[in-house]
Amino acid sequence: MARVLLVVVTLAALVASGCLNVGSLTGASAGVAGTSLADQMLQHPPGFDTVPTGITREFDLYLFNITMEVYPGAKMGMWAFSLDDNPAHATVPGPTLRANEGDRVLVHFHPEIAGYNHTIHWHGMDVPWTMDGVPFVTQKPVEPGTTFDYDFIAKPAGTYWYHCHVDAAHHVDMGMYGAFIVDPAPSHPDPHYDKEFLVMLGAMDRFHLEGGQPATGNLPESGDPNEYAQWGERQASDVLNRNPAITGPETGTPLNPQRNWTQVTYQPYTPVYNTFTIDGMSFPYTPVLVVQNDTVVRLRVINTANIDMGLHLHGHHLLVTHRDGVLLQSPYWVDTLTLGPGERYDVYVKMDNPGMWELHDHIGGHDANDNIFPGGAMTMLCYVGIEGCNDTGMGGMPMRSGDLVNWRWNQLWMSLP
Ligand SMILES: [Cu+2]
Repeated sequence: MARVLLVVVTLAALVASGCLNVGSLTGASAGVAGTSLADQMLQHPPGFDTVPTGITREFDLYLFNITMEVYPGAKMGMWAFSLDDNPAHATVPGPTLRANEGDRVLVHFHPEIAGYNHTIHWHGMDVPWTMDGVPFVTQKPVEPGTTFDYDFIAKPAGTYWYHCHVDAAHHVDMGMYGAFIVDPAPSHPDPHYDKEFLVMLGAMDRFHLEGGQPATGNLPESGDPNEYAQWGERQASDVLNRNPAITGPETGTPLNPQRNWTQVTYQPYTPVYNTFTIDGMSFPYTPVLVVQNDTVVRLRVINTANIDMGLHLHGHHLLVTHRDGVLLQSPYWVDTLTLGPGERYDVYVKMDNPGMWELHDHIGGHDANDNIFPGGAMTMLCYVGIEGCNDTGMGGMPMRSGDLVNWRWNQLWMSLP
């Protein structure tokens, strides 16, 4: 109601002030708001009516080296976020952060990986520019052992994600990403759903993360020996590009205005994407989506990869309700989604076709582990009541897709004449 009123009031004000743009033949409309739908939308962009709630959500976000077995035999050295200072709690994707629209969000970022600097970028959210996490533009990169506080109001409502913005493609591939969900204010709730799932799509270079060698359990601490070896050299050249004449070391040394970027360019990063993931894992380790018949399920799909990723659900239609966090004025039906890097789609699905259904990336090769099928960004959606499909419940580890498929494989084998 508040939004409708505001539009009416705004239009009335435009008429009263004589600012209505009558036709375009006269030109000279620059700077004057017209009456097209686009004009109206531009006056009311996402989050324009967010009201601060007065509530603060505070998080500590640590960063550690971990080794993850992404699919059988594929142990990768990764950089993982944790909500506490225990590396055993660090995960890829990082913990899901959640707030209500209008909450103040305070994130204390503590990177703990020697040799690398990082930032956190809040992709798609309306944060003050000094909180945007772009190294050398909005802040100094955060050095290991130090803390940087991100402080902003959660808005607009929607499905977002956070990721490192230092050498971003590289550091995100190393695992530095997680979801950020902003729930809408009660004045404009989302369409009803009974259960939601986060579906975070990712792509990695297995051999990059294994240092070019088969997994041995003796991975370099960083997971990346090439970059590690060049870190000292890079730091040295960075120092050379600061101007010590401007200020002393105690007060910091601003960058030389004539900084030679080629001297501090990061190690060339040319990944060969051969590992495709859902929630950090490849089939058969991907988590299964367990659903109840006659319910509405919401999938929050986020493409964290540096390449296009897709999603196809068998046996159902997907109603696309939100794109990049924003509720669409005209939701539409699909059965296959393609997401560019960084994009998010929210889809609602009516669960009305009980069974065991494949949910997978339809792009060629994304259903394989280093080109060996089956694998990659593939999992199952199954209904409670189908034998072999069970939900471990709140707080439990989700069942893995391979367990379900193994059960089904045995069942089919036993039924052979
Ligand atoms: Cu980083």
